[in-house]
Amino acid sequence: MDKSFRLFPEAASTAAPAVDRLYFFLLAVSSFFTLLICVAILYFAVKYRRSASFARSADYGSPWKLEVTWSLIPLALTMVMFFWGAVLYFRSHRAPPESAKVSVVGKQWMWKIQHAGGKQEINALHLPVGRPVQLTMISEDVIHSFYVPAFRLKQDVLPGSYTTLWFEPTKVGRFHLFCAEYCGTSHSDMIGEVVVMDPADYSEWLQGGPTESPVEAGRRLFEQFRCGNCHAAPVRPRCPPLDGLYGSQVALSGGEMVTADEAYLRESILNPQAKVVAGYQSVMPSYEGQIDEAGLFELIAYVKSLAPPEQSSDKKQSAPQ
Ligand code: HEC
Ligand SMILES: [Cu+2]
Repeated sequence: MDKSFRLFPEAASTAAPAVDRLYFFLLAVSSFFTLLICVAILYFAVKYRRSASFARSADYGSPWKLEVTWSLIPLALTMVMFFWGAVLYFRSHRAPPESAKVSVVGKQWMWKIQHAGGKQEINALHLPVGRPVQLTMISEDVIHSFYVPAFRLKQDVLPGSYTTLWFEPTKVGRFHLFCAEYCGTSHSDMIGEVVVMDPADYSEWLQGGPTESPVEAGRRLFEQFRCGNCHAAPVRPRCPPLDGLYGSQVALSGGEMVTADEAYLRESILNPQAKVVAGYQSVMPSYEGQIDEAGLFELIAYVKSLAPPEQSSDKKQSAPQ
């Protein structure tokens, strides 16, 4: 990569310049006050040295104006930092709806990546430039953290729950990918690269290799684990149909409502007892330990692809990603 000395990593995502501006603002404020304090220390050390003559017993009363000033200025500055940071934080957590979806499984010590079309890679993520991407990530073991300095983004990858991260690469090139959470002996080998390509090169890259889509792989798992014995509608009326489930509101036996998102689907498969659908008995077995995280992504992709019953002839269209 670039051998020349640089203080800053390249800025290669739409988020990067905005994060840098906030960073420079923080740096400027801290430098200004650090300097101010140093200069004041030196100045007063000389001015009030032991041999200097001045009234040492002066009583200044209560200088309330001074108190108010030095409370309000820092308050204003920290509020600017807070709201500025909060705006960037929210922006970095709300992916544009048209984002390409990529799933990421972190494990000791590698990154396993699968694209929506089915293409898989390890320790590398190929992307087209200028298109937003959303990663849905989970860990197979301990906490990892997905960190791309050139994008100014970092997100912890947790065991047992999904986290997401989105970005839009703005430059063609190869960028470092690090695990930024100490995760055991070979943590330092848990590195890779994000390869941002021209859209034409990218579609060429997509061509090669096997591509069973996650939805198809998920359908295989659905058959393999005989989910259909219960969930394929006519067989057992005591089980809820899964068509159109994704994104809908589900009433639970406890009376609450939950949105059927990826996390809910994952929990329904691994720990069906945790949230039982209203009107059903909790007879579904747990699949904990039988399906790995990559398989769960596929199974969930399949459940997501099941269109609502009314328009089930249209299945293709509601396929996710
Ligand atoms: C023995 C029958 C049975 C099998 C086998 C079974 N389920 Fe279920 N499933 C149920 C029942 C009953 C419920 C509703 C009660 C509950 O929420 O636990 C349910 C609930 C669910 C839900 C939540 C549905 C909703 O409306 O919110 C999902 C998702 C789900 N199952 C997926 C699967 C998948 C995927 C498999 C295969 C890996 C599977 N199930 C295997 C019986 C089964
Ligand atoms: Cu790690």
